[in-house]
Amino acid sequence: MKKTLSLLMAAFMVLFLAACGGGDTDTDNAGDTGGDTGEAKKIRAGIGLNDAHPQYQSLLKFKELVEERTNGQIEVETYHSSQLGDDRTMTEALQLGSQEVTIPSTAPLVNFVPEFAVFDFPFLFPSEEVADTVLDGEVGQKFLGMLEDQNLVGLAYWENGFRDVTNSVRPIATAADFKGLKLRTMENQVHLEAFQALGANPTPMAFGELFTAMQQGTVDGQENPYATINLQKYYEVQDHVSNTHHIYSPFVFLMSKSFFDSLTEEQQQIVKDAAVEAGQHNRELNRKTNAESLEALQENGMTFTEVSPEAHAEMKELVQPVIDKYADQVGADLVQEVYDAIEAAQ
Ligand code: TK8
Repeated sequence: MKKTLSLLMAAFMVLFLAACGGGDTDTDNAGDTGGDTGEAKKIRAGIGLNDAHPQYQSLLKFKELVEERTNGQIEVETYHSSQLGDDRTMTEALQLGSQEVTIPSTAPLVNFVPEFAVFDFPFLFPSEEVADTVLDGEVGQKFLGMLEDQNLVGLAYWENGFRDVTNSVRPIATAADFKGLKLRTMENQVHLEAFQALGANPTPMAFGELFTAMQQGTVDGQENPYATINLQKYYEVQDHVSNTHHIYSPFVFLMSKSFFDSLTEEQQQIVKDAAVEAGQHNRELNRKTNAESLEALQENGMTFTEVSPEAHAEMKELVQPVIDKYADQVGADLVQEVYDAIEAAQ
């Protein structure tokens, strides 16, 4: 009897000590002052695109730079293909401290900082080079500063790229061809209303649900840069692609502010420099991949339709009322600052 009792007591003590031992809970990093335990800090970095995409290849570059420069004091775990959720969910996870890095397009960020809507104004940036200059300059950095109130730190701009429309119904050469098309958009009111103004029937949807929605015919089409269309194998469920080039999408390299604040000054500089340097690598690789992807899409069976300058001009005219409406939301002065920066960069 006594032996059983002592065995039970021993088992209880083991369980009790294990419970107090903590293990790798989500809050391990939150508020971690780092350094005292000598344990490596962990960055859980998640994105929606798959592991073939330049965004993920550039995230691996970030991982390499951070782990090397901190001598392993910070470890980076990378997750692709929406494994940790969609852009909005992952951004919320950064706010809660259960994830440390994600890199969404600016469009879903409008749900956290409405001013980012300016980057969804159709036909805003005339080229990638102008976008780089504006985003990396004073105006772009001002927008990153607005994230801090949301417990987010914007470390750098990466590149998603110029967005182009695909669909499984008809070739799109002019605005009239959008009529009635069920197009998936990112969860962003400007995108939604711009495609309504073009005559389409848009549906906001998380990126991770898109392929199945096209496969099942829930939506007729979507819009993304050529590299995404090809690397996510949308050619398997889409017949037509056009060079609408209607919006240039930046990515924002986001870090949880509570995690960033838990780093030493030296570690903060290392993660910021790594996000910027991996971002330069991202822009180069993304442009190269986008340039090669239209031909790949046609080789994979898609029909390409050219949108003429006249058709582009008509699309710009049709979406202008949407831009005017959301310029008020962003703030006329801030919108003018962006326009002036674009003018100066040309
Ligand atoms: C991936 C998305 C994607 C974006 C979209 O997480 O949602 O269509 O263009 O790149 O951020």
